[in-house]
Amino acid sequence: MEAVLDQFAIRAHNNGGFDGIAHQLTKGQEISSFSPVDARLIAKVTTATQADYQAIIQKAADAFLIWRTWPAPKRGDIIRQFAEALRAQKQMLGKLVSYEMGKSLVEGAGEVQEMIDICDFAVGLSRQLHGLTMHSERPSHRMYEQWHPLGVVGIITAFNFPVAVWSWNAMIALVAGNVTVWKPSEKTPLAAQACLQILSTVFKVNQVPAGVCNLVQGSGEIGQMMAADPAISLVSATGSTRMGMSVGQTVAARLGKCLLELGGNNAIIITQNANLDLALTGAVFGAVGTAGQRCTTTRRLIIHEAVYEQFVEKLKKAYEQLVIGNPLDPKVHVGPLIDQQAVLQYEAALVAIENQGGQILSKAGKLSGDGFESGCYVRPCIAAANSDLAIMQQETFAPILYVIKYKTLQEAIQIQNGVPQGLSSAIMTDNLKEAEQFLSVLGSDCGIANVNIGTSGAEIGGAFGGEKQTGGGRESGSDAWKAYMRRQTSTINYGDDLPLAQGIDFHL
Ligand code: UN1
Repeated sequence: MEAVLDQFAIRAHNNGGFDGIAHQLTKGQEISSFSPVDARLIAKVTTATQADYQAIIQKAADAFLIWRTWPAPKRGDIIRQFAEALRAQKQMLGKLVSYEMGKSLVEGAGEVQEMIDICDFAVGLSRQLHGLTMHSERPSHRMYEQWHPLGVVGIITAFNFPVAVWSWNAMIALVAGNVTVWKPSEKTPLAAQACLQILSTVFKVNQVPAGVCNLVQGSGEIGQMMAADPAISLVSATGSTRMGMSVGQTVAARLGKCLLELGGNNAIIITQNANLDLALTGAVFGAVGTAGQRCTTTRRLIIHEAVYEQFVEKLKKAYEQLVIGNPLDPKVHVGPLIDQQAVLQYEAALVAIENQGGQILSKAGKLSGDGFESGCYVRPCIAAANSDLAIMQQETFAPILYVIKYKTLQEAIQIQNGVPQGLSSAIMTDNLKEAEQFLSVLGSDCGIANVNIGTSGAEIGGAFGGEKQTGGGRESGSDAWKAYMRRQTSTINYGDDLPLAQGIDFHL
């Protein structure tokens, strides 16, 4: 760990900005990054003041004028080199993510793998930013569409995926010809600095101008500056629904573009036709992975009455076997929550469950004693609930898994859809009809609907995001790139007359 910190932390000190090539001194307040693993102070960075922010945006706007002229495959080749640099530093960066954020080592490395994967995707995409051609209704006319970059793309990310979510946005935005400004969570500033440090080695070799890929550290105030700033063509924000409502409304007030990927309240339906062993692995990883702090975390299990008792017994046994502790220890399944504030929210949810008539079925609560001195470790918890338990409508960012009994698939789907969020969902069944009903228009209302897979751990190749209070945006794969570009429709007349569309006859 010391080598990792030596590589990244010292250089991050007092630098709240990065223009893609070099650190930028900023003059705002100091943010201290404490590891939730052992409460150690691992880095200090200064935030950007309004003046610092404006200087960074100006540099980005200037860089866009150059970057947009570089052919997309050339931009892609630079992203290919970044993927190579990430491959070389995967363990190092993964370890830093684990230490600063608290997720297990395998998940930290998995997050860096997700960065590498999106880079590879973006490289291919750099030769496939296709538009369509259409047949014109007029003779000697051709009609086609092309895609141009938007300009400066603002990226706001959360602590739980401190590096991958930035890369989903930034890599696609960059190959599309945009420049980017990233405001990471103030809870994970060092992981963000590390990403830019790795990127800058590649940018320098390729003589990419300063300002193409920027970092600006700060709190929600910086996020609000970005939302309000007409110089930012697209604000892509990943985080809580509360944050997204505020960012979304500010961007909408200036008719700017927004891409929101917000909270989830994800459920797995386990039918009487499910393979229960497979369902168990999917449910447990989905519920306790990243200590319940993924937007795709499984928060609800909706279980058919015929298998309910049997499955809940298996679940309780599995929870008893979970190893909670230092995430840098490869034997550990569940690391700490991000901070003590998150622990308070977890504890408040436990109280609410009991007050509202739910029943806690496993050991639950904050852990103390040897190895848990940071005060951020909690036991993953299972709670039995009726579908009307009020606390279950909220996304508590902690490992709390509600189990609910159902009788008919229709009822299960109603419970699954009966929350304000609409990110990820899954059904466990070997019955084709059940699976197809779940995927049909009468089924899940979420952006992600899986069969015999849990709710978390989506691959980068698909478009990622969800409906309702999840915000409606799509990041990452498929054709999500279109959100980072503007579509231009062009009609060209190569004839000698000027026939008008819709057959309009107009003579001077
Ligand atoms: C998030 O929690 O914001 O599907 C992203 C998953 C990960 C990404 C989660 N690939 O769980």
